Amino acid sequence: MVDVITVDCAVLGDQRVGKSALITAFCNPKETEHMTSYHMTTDPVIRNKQVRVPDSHTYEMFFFDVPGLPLYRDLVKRYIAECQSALLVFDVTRPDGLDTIEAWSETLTEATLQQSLPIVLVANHSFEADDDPDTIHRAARASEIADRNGWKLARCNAATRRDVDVPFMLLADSLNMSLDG
Ligand SMILES: Nc1nc2c(ncn2[C@@H]2O[C@H](COP(=O)(O)OP(=O)(O)OP(=O)(O)O)[C@@H](O)[C@H]2O)c(=O)[nH]1
Ligand SMILES: [Mg+2]
Repeated sequence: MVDVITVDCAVLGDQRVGKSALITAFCNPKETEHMTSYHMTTDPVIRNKQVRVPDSHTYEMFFFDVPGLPLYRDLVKRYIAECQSALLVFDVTRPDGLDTIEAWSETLTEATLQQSLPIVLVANHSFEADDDPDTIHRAARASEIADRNGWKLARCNAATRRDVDVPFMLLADSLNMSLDG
C-alpha cells in the first residue's frame, strides 16, 4: 500500500514576490493566471499536489496561498495556524528582497506556535540578474540566512517556470528528514 502523508504548507512572502505564480506553475501548469499579469491575492486559496520521494513517502501537499499585503497579516496568521511546513518566498532581484524574511518566519512561529517546522527559503526571480553584484550578494546572504536557521534554499523563476519544482522537492526532503529523524 502506498504511504501518503498529508501536509499543509504555508506559502509566505511580500506582495508581488511571485507566491501565486510559483504555486500555479507547480500545481496547475496549464493555467496562465498569475503567469502573465499581476492579480493580487486577497482571499487565501488552497491548491494541492502529490509529491513523491523515490523509495520513500508520498506527500499530499496543500499549499496555502495567502496575501503578502501587510493589511492582511492577522487574517494570514489565523489561516495558517495548522500548517506543518512553509515556503518563504522572496525576490532575489529586489534590493529589499530579504529584509522581511525573518519577520515572515516569526509570523509562522506566532501563528503555528511551532519553532522548527520544515522550511524552504525560495529565491524567486533567479536567473534574471545573475551578473548583478547586488543580486549575487543577496543570494549569498540568503544562503547564510538559510544555514543559520536550518532551512533549505531553492532558486527558481516562476515567470519562466525554470526549476519551479525545486522548492517543492526540497520541502519533501525536509519533511522526510523530520519524519525519519
Ligand atoms: N520577472 C519575474 N516575474 C515574476 C516571477 N514570478 C512571478 N512574477 C510576476 O510577478 C507578478 C506578481 O506575482 P504573484 O505570484 O501574483 O505575486 P504574489 O507574491 O502572489 O503577490 P500577492 O498575492 O500580492 O502577495 C506577476 O505578474 C507574476 O507573473 C519571476 O520569477 N520573475
Ligand atoms: Mg498572490
